[in-house]
Amino acid sequence: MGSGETFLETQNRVLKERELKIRNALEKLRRKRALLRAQRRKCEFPIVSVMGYTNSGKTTLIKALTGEAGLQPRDQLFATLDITAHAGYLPSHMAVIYVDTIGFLTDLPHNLVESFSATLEEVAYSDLIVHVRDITHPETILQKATVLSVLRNLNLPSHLLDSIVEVHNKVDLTERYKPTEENALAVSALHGYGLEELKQEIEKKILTATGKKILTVNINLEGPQLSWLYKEATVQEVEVMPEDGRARVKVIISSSAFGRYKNLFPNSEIFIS
Ligand SMILES: Nc1nc2c(ncn2[C@@H]2O[C@H](COP(=O)(O)OP(=O)(O)O)[C@@H](O)[C@H]2O)c(=O)[nH]1
Ligand SMILES: [Mg+2]
Repeated sequence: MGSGETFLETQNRVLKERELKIRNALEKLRRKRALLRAQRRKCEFPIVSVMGYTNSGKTTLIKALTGEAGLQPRDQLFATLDITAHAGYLPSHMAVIYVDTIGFLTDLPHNLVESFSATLEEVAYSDLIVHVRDITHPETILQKATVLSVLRNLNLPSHLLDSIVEVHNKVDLTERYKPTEENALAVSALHGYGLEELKQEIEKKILTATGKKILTVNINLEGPQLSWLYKEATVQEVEVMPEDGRARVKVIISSSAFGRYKNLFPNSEIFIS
């Protein structure tokens, strides 16, 4: 104890220091998020916020979805406060950014709950929320209720709340797990189980959220369509058929660009996948 400090004074000081450390970390996090948001506006990649309690497997899942070797799963408070973003590809090769959000903590000091929620407000700028649950946790049902109630209090756009992808993680630890919730996906982030289905679900919801479609169009290589598509949409694949001077082009295109395409090239053959 030293220098005449009582035990209570020491304890208070330690608590204050810990609180300050958490506050600083939260502030840093908030600034990082604002930066991410600005970057995202520039590059226009859809953003997927990965949420859930600490230890539910968020970092492991993002690692599995993006193949990032640098991501280290950890069971620690300060791993929780370190926010990161990683790019991953969906089945149609569309790139998305997964944001590893701050985890919900069972023992978050009461007076920090507000700062914590403020940090989560940035979730409003994402295109989709993935809610990761550790379905082997004894309080998994309570945890889900807490996450949903915090999300509801954030005044998020309703399409974000209505499109949440619920991941039931760690199913490798239970025998023949089957979610009772209709829209939940059973996954083992650690063993790579259920990830293809999850990616498909994320893609479907991202397309809806961003108002985009995936199309294959049959074009004449001598016409202006191909360069138009390169400019106005995201070209994914070009399959050239040399004998008839045509190509099949797979694109991700916004509804408005698609409307313009149909007006400009009324006779083109379009396949919607
Ligand atoms: N058995 C099992 N363990 C998992 C799974 N996903 C994550 N874990 C483990 O759970 C712990 C917490 O994972 P982490 O990704 O750091 O959780 P986060 O706090 O939500 O980011 C780590 O020890 C992971 O290895 C899973 O699908 N199955
Ligand atoms: Mg983590």
